[in-house]
Amino acid sequence: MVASHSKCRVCKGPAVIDLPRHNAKFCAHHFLELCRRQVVKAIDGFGMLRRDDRILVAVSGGKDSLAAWDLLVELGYQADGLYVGLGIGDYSDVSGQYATAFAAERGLTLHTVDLRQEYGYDIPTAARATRRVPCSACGASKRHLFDRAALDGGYTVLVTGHNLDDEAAVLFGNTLRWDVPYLARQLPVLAARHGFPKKVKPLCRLTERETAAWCVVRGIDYLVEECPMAAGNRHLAYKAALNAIEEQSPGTKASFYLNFIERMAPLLAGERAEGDDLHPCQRCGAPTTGEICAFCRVVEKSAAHEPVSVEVLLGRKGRVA
Ligand code: Q46
Ligand code: ZN
Ligand code: ZN
Repeated sequence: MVASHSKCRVCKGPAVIDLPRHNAKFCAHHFLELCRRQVVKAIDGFGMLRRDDRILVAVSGGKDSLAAWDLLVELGYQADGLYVGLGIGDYSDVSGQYATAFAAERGLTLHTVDLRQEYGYDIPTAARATRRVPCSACGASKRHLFDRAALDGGYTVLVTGHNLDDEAAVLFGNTLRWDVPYLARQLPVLAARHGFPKKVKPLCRLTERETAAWCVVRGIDYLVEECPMAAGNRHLAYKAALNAIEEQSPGTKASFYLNFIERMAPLLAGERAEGDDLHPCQRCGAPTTGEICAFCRVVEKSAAHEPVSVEVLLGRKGRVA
């Protein structure tokens, strides 16, 4: 990742990574230390976790969720994982294998839920049946199943692997639209409320490149390929735009997001809906603003639809038709 003669800022040993936003290069040991420090700073600074928390990590088999799980266990937290089989062809099969291998090698507990086996549908079919972009049905399914598993399993907090790039991209999108309700809720910690578990994002101070490097240095195998359904996703365009700015001006991404959290989010506190209009879904009991929750609507439409493969859904263009 860096020229061989580069030296670590801390110990002057051979550097393995150059981090322009810190204006420094680091050896493997001090890079890992920097990552731990950033995660501890996020956990303590935002009041994310207590030592006696029972943590459930939403695991996808990609670098971020495996890095999050690894970091928490390394820092001494008690954390189990949950993997949801989304039925997105080879991508899901392989990502499930990475998640399972990670847990098995470390003796960690990984719960799994398979959409097709347990709910009679998969994400390509749901996308076709609901006539929406795949990420819409996928997001609703994952949110519901992770929330439910956390509550049913007696976990006190749900951890997701969202990194600084993810959070900055979402913030960029919300800002471009001046979507005040979303901006008001874009926090790295959401308290438990009205049938939702507490949710936290301990990697929110680490970039995508840093979580990938964490996995490489720690010898964690993860699925490198992106989900085939992400192509054309606005989120990716926002990330690319922010990366172009970051290239010119290192540190911009971190200051955009972290200064928002520190300076702007408190001003939006009054805009935060407290969920008073939520009531139990008539089918599953999960909190919802309508009669039937988004998940149950996806299940109902998709389970009645004949299965659609990811190849058929994406067509020859490799993008959602
Ligand atoms: S898995 Fe699902 Fe992502 Fe694929 S369909 Fe979209 S939301 S891109 S994290
Ligand atoms: Zn060093
Ligand atoms: Zn429901």
